[in-house]
Amino acid sequence: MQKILVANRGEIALRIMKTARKMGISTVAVFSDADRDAPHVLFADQSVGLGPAPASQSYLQIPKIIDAALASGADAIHPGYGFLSENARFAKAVAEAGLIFIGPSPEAIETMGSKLAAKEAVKKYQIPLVPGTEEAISDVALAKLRATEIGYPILVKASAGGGGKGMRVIANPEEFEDQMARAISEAQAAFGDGAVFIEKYVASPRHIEFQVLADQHGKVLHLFERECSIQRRHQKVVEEAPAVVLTPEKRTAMGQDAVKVAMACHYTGAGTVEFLLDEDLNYYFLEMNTRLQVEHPITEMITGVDLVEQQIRIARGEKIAFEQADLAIRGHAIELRVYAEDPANQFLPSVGTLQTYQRPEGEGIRLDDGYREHMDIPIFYDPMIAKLIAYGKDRQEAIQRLLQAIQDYHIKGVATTLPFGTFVLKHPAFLSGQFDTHFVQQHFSPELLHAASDEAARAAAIGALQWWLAQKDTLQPIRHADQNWWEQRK
Ligand code: MV4
Repeated sequence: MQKILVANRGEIALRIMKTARKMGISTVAVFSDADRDAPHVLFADQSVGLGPAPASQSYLQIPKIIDAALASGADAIHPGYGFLSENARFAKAVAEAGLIFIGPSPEAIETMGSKLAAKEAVKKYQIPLVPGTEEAISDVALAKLRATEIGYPILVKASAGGGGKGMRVIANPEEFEDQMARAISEAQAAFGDGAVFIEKYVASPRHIEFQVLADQHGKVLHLFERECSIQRRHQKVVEEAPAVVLTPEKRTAMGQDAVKVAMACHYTGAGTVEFLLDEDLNYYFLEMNTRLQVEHPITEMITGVDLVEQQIRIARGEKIAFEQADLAIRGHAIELRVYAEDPANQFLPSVGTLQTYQRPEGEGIRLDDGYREHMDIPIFYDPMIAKLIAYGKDRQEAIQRLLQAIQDYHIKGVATTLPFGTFVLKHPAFLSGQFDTHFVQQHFSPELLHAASDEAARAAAIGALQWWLAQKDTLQPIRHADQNWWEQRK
């Protein structure tokens, strides 16, 4: 592999090219009219224009991207995340053009892209699944009987959905038929596939995902977990590794099951196996993401493994050069996604020019970004400006370093989620490890953002203290961890 075309933009395109360069591989950038002078274009050895700014006319154009690879003499394509990264037709077209797709096979992408196919694939491996139906619902009356067995509330999910799209809660039997009909028609409209199934609704889950690596010679390893429960409307905001709630035993069990999920679809490359964890720490396999994830850096920081390097090596046909027993968690890492969104105003996109853009630095700080001072944030793409990542010997040190880096990160011209990051990192529920996917909904309101006025600071402090007083009798130190977070007393 001599030359890689990166079929993406922004921070992830840059991040992939940096590893390629480190490995002595040349890079080709692609760009839309909105990204002519973007850092990923300036960094690459070569670049090819794709056309108009809208993604549908540039970064999503399969034939244009393949032509760009052939014309520039690239022999491989890395899709990054988003855009075409989980498009089985793209993976297939790349291979048919005689190029290497740095990712899993089209078959693995397709299987895991369908939640029902994924459940079917893992069936023989005894992976815990949320109680529910295993097939697309064709008989609503029969499904309702099953719902009674499972117990309400019930969740209807679109098989072709993902990332929270195509889900609906059914609170009681009275609304079953109505909600089911809505779910099917929504799934048909959104995905062109009306297949839906039902599951027991896990009311207050944590989202824990395992990183896996699989080579083309049958070796499959996991690189531990990331906790991604701090999210807003299915958009992750803060991720950390390792998860504070997992005992070593639970981690091992989940890691082994994640490896089995990868084996079930003959996975190759880097992938992520998502689990829900309920209040009693029961875990359930949800879905597998067949790409490099946004939050992969926190895994790199606690394991010392460059995941993009491993993706490239695996795509070249190399064997993974280490064993599961060689891998260990060292320290703690936390990532804050910095979006050009205004947390004081319902997280509305705040596009504009980065009039001031000063990057933080310091021990344990990594900033993966794709913008420079005076650049515009285009309206056409995801509003993420950067990922600010802090590593520490333990969770407390990682939190302190991240808080300091937020203070040292100066952005003017657009509103960002940096103040929201400070809010999360100082919140007692986050500090104690006592949170689930409802954290933002439960604890956040814009008034709590700026300790700018004394009044707001006092209100925030009182709110936090009230929460602490209500919870403290049921909190106790976690015995298996050498740090001072807390867990619910049983
Ligand atoms: C669930 C669930 C509760 N019960 N399934 C949302 C995204 C998709 N990956 C699956 N999701 C959920 N599935 C059952 N049976 C709650 C969610 C969910 C969620 C999961 C992970 C992270 C954030 C979430 C926010 C809302 C709902």
